[in-house]
Amino acid sequence: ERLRKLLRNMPKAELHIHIEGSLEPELIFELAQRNGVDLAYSSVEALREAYAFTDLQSFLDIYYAGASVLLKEQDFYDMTAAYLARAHADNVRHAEIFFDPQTHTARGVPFETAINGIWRACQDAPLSASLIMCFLRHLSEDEALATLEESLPFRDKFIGVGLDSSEVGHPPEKFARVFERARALGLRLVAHAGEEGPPAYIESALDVLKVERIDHGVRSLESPALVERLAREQMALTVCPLSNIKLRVFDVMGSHNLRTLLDANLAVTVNSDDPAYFGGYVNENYFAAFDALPLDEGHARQLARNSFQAAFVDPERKRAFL
Ligand code: ES4
Ligand code: ZN
Repeated sequence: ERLRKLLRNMPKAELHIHIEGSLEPELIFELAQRNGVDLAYSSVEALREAYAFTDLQSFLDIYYAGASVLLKEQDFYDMTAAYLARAHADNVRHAEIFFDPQTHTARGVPFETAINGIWRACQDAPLSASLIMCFLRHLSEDEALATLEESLPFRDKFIGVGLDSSEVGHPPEKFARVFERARALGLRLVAHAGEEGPPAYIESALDVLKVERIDHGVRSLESPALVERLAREQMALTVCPLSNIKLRVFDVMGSHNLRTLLDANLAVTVNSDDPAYFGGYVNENYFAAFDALPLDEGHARQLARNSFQAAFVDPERKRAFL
């Protein structure tokens, strides 16, 4: 119908997508074969059946297992090119893509293998795409600092840094020094906060890390003072509706707080997070939210506008998108 067509066709930016989370089971099997990697699953179907998560950690365990098939630069290229083609089909005009170098360097895959493959696919893409390097928060800050140093020869291939993986027990302030160093290097700053963690983690991401966007941030609603601040500062939240349902942040889409966040005048965006694992690319996230919640054409246009407004592109190019 009309609204669905608008959601599908409207130009949009995607600001919260983990490239390793775009690896579809079919490509995991193809790469496993190509690289002679032994998978713990006998078929594409068996792997897909293992995608029954109860929380963030149960997802991360299988997400890191899936990434184990990525060995060569071409593997990273193929994964990224597949995502970009899919995003293009959803009328994504600009994507800011997370990658997790530590997931690869810890397995002996060189930093440069991962970033060169991902970056080259972005160069060849039918849309604008930039990279954001994420630190794994379950690892130490010293390991994050070492990763940042290792990234410096490739400084021109990514625009910012982020913080992902297991949130609870690993508050933003654990990474104060590495974010300070990244800021001094002129990198843009984001962090996952308030997905499973409390509003206090959103506050310390802002106050200690000085991030410019909050990834997820849906638990902000538990703190009226924080909501007031996020609205005043027009701090963007990169919300991922299907992710939140699959990881049981909300029990069903009808209980998602997306509409409430919009009503509070927050700079909300809609994103896919890990589309191969959570049941859809960005348009599926819009469809699922709009099917279950009282959202109309005005909300659709607002969300698309927010996505470009919150993007890390210079004001001139932003005007062309808006
Ligand atoms: C992630 Cl949904 C989510 N949360 C935190 N870290 C992640 N890495 C990939 N997906
Ligand atoms: Zn995420």
